[in-house]
Amino acid sequence: METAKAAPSWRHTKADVVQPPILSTTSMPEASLPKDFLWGFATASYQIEGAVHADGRLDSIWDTFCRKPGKIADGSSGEVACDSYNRTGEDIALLKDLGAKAYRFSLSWSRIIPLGGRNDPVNQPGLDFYVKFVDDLLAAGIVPMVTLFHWDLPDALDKRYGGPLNKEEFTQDFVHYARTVFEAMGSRVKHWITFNEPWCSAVLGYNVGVFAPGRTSDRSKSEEGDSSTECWIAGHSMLLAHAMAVKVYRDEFKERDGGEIGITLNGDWCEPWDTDDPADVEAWQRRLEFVIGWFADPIYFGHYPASMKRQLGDRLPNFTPDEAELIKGTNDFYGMNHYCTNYIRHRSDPADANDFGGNVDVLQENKAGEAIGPPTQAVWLRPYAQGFRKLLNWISERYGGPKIYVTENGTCILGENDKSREEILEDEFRVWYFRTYIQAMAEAVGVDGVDVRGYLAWSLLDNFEWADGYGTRFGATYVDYEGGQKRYPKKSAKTLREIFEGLIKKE
Ligand code: PNW
Repeated sequence: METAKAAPSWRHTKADVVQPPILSTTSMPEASLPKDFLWGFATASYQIEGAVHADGRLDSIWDTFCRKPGKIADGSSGEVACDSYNRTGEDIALLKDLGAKAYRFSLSWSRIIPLGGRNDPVNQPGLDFYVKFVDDLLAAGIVPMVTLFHWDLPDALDKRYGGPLNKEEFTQDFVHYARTVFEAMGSRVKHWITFNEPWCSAVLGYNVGVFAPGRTSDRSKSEEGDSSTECWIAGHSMLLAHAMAVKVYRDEFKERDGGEIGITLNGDWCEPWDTDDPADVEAWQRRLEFVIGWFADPIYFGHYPASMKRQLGDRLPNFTPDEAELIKGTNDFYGMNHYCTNYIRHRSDPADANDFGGNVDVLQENKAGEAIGPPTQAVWLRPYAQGFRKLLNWISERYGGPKIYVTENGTCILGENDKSREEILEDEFRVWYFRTYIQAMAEAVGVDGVDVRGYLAWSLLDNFEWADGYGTRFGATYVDYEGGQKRYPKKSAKTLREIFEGLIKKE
């Protein structure tokens, strides 16, 4: 086991690449979590709610995207999903049973302002639904953590002006939506997340085109889109919309409500493909900057990473001095979604104009042919728990020791959907994943001194896994889609309480 702050922490031995033994929580007594640590589960509106046209809700870009043939692996959509819109009582009872202290969920903008814009009507039943849900959570003793935007942009805004491709319109509409929500439930909600993983919205939605709205230069996938520019514009707009919403919260609500607000960024760890090749070591750092620094550098430093400016030139939008000032310092906490680790190999050829990743190959085996971790149902997800500890340290060091909430962490299992319900409920692989990842986090906190205050497992429920449809299950709870959406907690769901009880300090 490597020790705290061991210099360049990316090296690891073959031994910890293979599935490591389950570490008992007493194997490293310093590994611990603070007394008031918040743990629980996370979900997102479009992935669980269903009831897509109930009580005045109109389409989001995911409703329309799912209707296009070939976009979703199993041809499905979020039309019914886990039917959580009609089962809030069941979901809250489940959270309570599992011992969760917090629940992170997202609001569907399309329920609250169905056409999305600042001059469009607010849909009171949609807003009331969430206010009541928050009240019910609080009554059950569960802390709500609310995400304003988890990818489901009102479709009307995409059609009207291209959503985040139009900075002026998008930022104003987002701020209006945010203010509407702060007014309605700010007195009850103390933890706000503006955007979930803007990297995914920007890159997967406006470059690769595999997520809504599906824009890309690849004309076999979309008639419209320019991968070389649009993802950078969309990312820029989301950053500014985040900053403006934070300003509204701080100026108009924070004093009254006493809450905190931040953004959630996806960040997987990486390791150089060949640690002896300086070009791979440089590529490794550049990769982290292209995924995490793209959003976190402006928020903490007021500008984009130099490596991005160098590769993208004037395709990367500039912050005006006013914008830079506006955005710098807009995280009360750092929301971190983390799943896995990859190996990074530099490319020798100049970057393609459509490249979004820092001109690197993202691989699951290193030069010696060793896999970073075992395969799962998601091609991009290979568990490597020590990568979590390393990334927590990297973020903490680069951004000056911010307060961190891990807003998502979890795994799917290879072939899980092909098994019987009885087998699915015995999800030893997910239990192993949670044990090793949470242990690694507790080492980052107790041994390395990283300031992590909360952890939300992805996900409370099996749910609509975007372009993968329902075949990929990320839930700690099995959802029987054929049997009326009935919920059955898997072994992993029940294990979390025990893991956290072992790690959270009693005083
Ligand atoms: C996150 N990738 O998405 C999201 O926040 C969740 O909504 C989602 O269900 C969960 O992770 C599991 O996928 C990601 O391709 C989607 O690297 C794709 C990637 C990463 C995260």
